[in-house]
Amino acid sequence: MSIMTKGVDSSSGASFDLARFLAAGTEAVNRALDHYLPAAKVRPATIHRAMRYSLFAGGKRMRPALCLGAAAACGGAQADAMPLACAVECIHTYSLIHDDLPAMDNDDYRRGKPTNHKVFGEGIAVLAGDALLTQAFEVAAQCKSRPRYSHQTIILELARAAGSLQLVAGQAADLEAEGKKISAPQLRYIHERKTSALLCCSVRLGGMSANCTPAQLQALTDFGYHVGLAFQVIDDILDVTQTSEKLGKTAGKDSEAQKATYPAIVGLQKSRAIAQDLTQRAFAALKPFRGQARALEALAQFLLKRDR
Ligand code: GRG
Repeated sequence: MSIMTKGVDSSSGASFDLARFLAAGTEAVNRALDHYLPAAKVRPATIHRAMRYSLFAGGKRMRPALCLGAAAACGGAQADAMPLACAVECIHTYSLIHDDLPAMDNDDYRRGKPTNHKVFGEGIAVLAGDALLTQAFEVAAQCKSRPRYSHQTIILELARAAGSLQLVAGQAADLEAEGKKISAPQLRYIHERKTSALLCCSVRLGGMSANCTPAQLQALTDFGYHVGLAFQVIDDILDVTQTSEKLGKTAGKDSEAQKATYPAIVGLQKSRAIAQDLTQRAFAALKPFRGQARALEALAQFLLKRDR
C-alpha cells in the first residue's frame, strides 16, 4: 500500500510522506528503546531477553508515531517526546504479552513470531510483561517537565491510561463479555478502554512534551479518542478479512473465542462505515491546527486503510 498521503479529507490538502516519517520514527524509537532497556545480558538475563524479544518483534509502532506526530503538530522537538513515545510502546507490548497468555486470549503467534510464553514459558512471560509496565514509568520519568506539564501530570496521564479504569478495565470487560451477547454501547465501552485510552494517551503525551496549549490538548484528545476507536473497529474487521500471515497474529480469533466485535454485531459493511465516520471525526478534531498536524492527518488516513 502506498503511504504518500494526499489528503482528500485532510485540512491542509498537501501531500505528506508518511512512509518516510514512519521509517525515521521507528528507527529513532528502536534506538531509544534499546538505550533505555537493560541489555539482554544483564542479570537476570532471561527476563531481559524476554522483554526485548517482544519489544523488538516487529510491531507497527503506531503509538510512538502518534506521540511524535502530536509533538510535531505542536511545534515540539522529537527528542523531548521520545521518552514518552517509548513509554507507551512498553505499556502496549506488556499488554500484548499478557493478552496472549493462556489465561487470557491463549495465542501462539504475535508480531509474526511465537508468543512470549511459547518461547520463555508462562512465568517468565508474566514477569516480562510486569517489567515492561514498570519500565514504562522509569522511562517516562526521564522526560523534561514543561511549564504547563509537570512530571506529576505526565506520570498521572500514563498511569490512568494503563490502570483499572482504562486499559485493564477494557481487558476485564472484554474477558467477561466472551460468549455473551452484548450491545453496541457495551462494545463501545470496551473499545474506549481496551484500545482508545492508550492511543489517546500517546497523542496527549506528545502534545504535553511540546508544552501544548489547553486548546491544543483538547483537540489532541478529541483526535486520539476517535482514532483509537477507529483503530479497534479496523482491528476487528482485519481479524475476519485477513490471513494470520498478513496480520502476524492468529486471524479469526475473535469469532473462535465468541468475542463481541463490530463485524459480529453490525456486519462488515456497517463496521467499515463506522470506522470511516470515526476517522472523519478525528480529522475534524485537527481543524485548530490549521494544516500543521500533517503527520497526524496522514496517520489517521493510514490507520483507516491499513491491511495489517
Ligand atoms: C493486567 C494481566 C493483565 C493483563 C492486561 C490490558 C491488557 C492485558 C491487554 C490489553 C488488551 C489489548 C491487547 C487490546 C487490543 C489493542 C490492540 C488492537 C492491539 C494491537 O495493536 P497493534 O496492531 O499491534 O498496534 P502491533 O503488534 O503492531 O504493535
